[in-house]
Amino acid sequence: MTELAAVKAALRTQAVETPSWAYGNSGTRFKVFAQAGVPRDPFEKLDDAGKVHEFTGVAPTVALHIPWDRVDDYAALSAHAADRGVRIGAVNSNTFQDDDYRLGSICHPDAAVRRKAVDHLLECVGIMDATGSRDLKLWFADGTNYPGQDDIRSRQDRLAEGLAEVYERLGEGQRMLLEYKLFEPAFYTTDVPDWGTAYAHCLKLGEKAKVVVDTGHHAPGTNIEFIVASLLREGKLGGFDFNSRFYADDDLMAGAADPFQLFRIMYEVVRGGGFSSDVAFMLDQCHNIEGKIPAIIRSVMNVQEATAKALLVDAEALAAAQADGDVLEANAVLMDAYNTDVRPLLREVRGEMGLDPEPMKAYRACGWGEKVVAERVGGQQAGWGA
Ligand code: AOS
Ligand code: ZN
Ligand code: ZN
Repeated sequence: MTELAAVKAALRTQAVETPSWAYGNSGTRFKVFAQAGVPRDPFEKLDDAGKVHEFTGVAPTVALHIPWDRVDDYAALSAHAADRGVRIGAVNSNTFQDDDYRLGSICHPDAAVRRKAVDHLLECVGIMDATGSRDLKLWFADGTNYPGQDDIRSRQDRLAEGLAEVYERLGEGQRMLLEYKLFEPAFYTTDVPDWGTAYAHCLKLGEKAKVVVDTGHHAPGTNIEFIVASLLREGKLGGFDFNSRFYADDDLMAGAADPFQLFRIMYEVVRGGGFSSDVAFMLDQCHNIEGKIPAIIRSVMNVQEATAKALLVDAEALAAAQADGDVLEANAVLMDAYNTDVRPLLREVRGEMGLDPEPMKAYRACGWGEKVVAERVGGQQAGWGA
């Protein structure tokens, strides 16, 4: 297979998981700008996700968030997903909204609250059984706001104990993906603040536990690709929550703030063999001021472009330049790939997949945005960017 053919083949097999919550109204703690026609239930979220996959061809799975996507019949939800050409992906737990979780959930000083949190995680694993999901995605808002509020070590012990119980529950082929976040909503300590903490817990838990790198969860200037390379090298990179940030966990469209960083991350994924293995490429973003479906399509396209550039890196020339200590040549090899306009290549790949080469234009022309507004809100005008 020629190199270009291999790149195209890889781009055809790429899968970017879209988050159910990105289709619904969400925003910042200051304001949620509600948009007309957003899904009213998880079934309609899958309808919209089906459109993203229909036009991009590389978004076949949809992450759920429990309880936001709790339904009576998960088999029916899975069947509905299949009707829309998609499948249910990761199940995201939520131990950050209940009043009981004011001082934390799985790390809470009160055993009864910890029990409630672990029971919720066990419920999520039960849902995975029903939907056939592989991944349980865990992000804990747990932490403290003031020195002395709670004991840092004891919170780690509680975390380890709760995770171990859930880990034991995992079935055949199921995984636990532990996501870290530097801060927010806790501001003094976060109980899983960085990749080292997440990695240490996953190492202790076992093979099925891996780390999720959310690209918005680091201090400014963090070399995220170094973390990716290190976790891949240890076989502990479970996946990504892709989004963009300018300042903090901004949850903007993936690739919109720093496409060069996204390219460097994807290069380390390709270099580390993560592209063909079990690394989950998930989006985790919210669309407060822009149309949701088009923003998700744009995000998928941005991930594709970064991936295509990473796949075009001349690995042989780069290795040779690195071995020679030829700093400028090695940098030039990487920059050549980054500076390649891969949109024609992606248009070709989409054409070969039987898709419109321009998914964004095709989506906007299909009238789905207008249709769902008419159906879901009865005649209101379609919102901006529908
Ligand atoms: C929170 O900041 C984390 O990124 C979570 O992955 C996610 O945003 C939250 O669980 C909502 O899905
Ligand atoms: Zn995330
Ligand atoms: Zn986040």
